[in-house]
Amino acid sequence: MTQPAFVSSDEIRSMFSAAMSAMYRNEVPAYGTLMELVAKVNDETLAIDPKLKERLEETDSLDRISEERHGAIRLGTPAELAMMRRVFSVMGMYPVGYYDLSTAGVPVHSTAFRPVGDASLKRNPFRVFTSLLRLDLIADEKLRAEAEATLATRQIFTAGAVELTEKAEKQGGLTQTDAERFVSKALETFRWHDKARVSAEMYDRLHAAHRLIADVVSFKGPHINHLTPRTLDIDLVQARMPEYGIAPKAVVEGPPTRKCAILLRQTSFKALNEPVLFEGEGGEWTEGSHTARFGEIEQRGIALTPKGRALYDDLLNVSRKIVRPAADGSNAAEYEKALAEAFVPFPDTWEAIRAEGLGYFAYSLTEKGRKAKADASATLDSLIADGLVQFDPIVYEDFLPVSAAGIFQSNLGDDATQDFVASPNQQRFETDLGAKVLNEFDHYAGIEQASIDDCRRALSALQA
Ligand code: OOG
Ligand code: NI
Repeated sequence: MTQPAFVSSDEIRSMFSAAMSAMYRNEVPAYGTLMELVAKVNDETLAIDPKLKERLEETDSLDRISEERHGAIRLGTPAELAMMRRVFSVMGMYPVGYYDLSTAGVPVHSTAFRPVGDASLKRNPFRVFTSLLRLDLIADEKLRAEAEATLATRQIFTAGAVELTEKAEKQGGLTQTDAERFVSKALETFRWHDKARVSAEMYDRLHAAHRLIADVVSFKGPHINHLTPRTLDIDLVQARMPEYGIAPKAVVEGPPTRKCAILLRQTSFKALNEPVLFEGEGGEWTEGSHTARFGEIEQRGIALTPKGRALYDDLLNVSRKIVRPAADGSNAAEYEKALAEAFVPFPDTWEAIRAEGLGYFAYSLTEKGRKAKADASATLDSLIADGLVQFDPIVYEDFLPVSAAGIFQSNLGDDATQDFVASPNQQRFETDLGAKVLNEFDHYAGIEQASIDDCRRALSALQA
């Protein structure tokens, strides 16, 4: 008997990302508006920069951009995190990186589930920033116990999603019919529910401890809290948001505006105040409200090596010692100026970034290189100098903890800043996850090395 063919995990991820986008567009119409604005700005940017368009086409990255987005969820228990890892794994998404946000006054630690490997990233780079609530950081023991008890009785996955995840694990994949069912069943976990699972009184106490605790504990599931399209010009989108009736947060997080984009720049619009229903003791429903869901856009630049990343972290620190962005935006211009000045030492040409070993690049043969009988054992630098090999920046696929903290903060409200003792606990996170998180640098280095090996192989073949 022949085995039925399985759909690739890349295909399941693409289906899921499209389904999630359609659902969120329905739930939060401003997300649809933002998508339109981003698409328009991306078209304009490509029209005035044919060189960029050509490089994106040549590196097989143009198609992915309009499809590209990330989302974020916040989970309540280790069991939820462990199951989420298995669900994402069916879609070819694996935990990369560990982010400790306790230092920024947010009681969570996080990872990003995303595809790894060049081919999968090119097919569809959909990622989900996934946080786990840290009740251990909540001082009030009684409240902590109540929150734990509430979380213990919820089931955020549908029976169908669990069953199909197990089936995929056992069989090593899913058929087209099962994959479609899996997508629709798994999507349910991310849906918004306006009926709270706790009373209004408990919601208020959770909220008083930290808004984020109320967001995680009060609801039936970890509603997707934002979905972020990728733009090629974030400054232009930020400037045009008001024309589209959207009020952006005061400053763009991440590096300043540059010719050669590095890492990640992000901006968002504030969370909506949405109606919620709370059940009273007599079974009657009373109306309240909750702010959780917001919109965000991002511009992605080159992935930095550990050396480049250390320089980025240093320069960001320097600028923040001069001016810290105020939540109300009152010092936005000063902040931007300090940031731009602090980043002067970071080279702003691809040649210099490469020469100083600050970023990861994908290498390929030029037109000339494809025809030449070059010495395949020549150094990379000489092959480049001879115009036989060219290099393109490898896109940063991950997140930045300081930026993530800024995004969390701007959506928790200006009064939400709280101090927790910094307490990264990657080991605990990995125990809860049931796996180790992958190291982002290893993956970029691997993609870079594979591109160099490909060039050498092609040159040797030409020589033969
Ligand atoms: C996640 C915030 C982090 C980003 O893009 O840095 C994030 C959250 O609010 O749950 O999504
Ligand atoms: Ni985000």
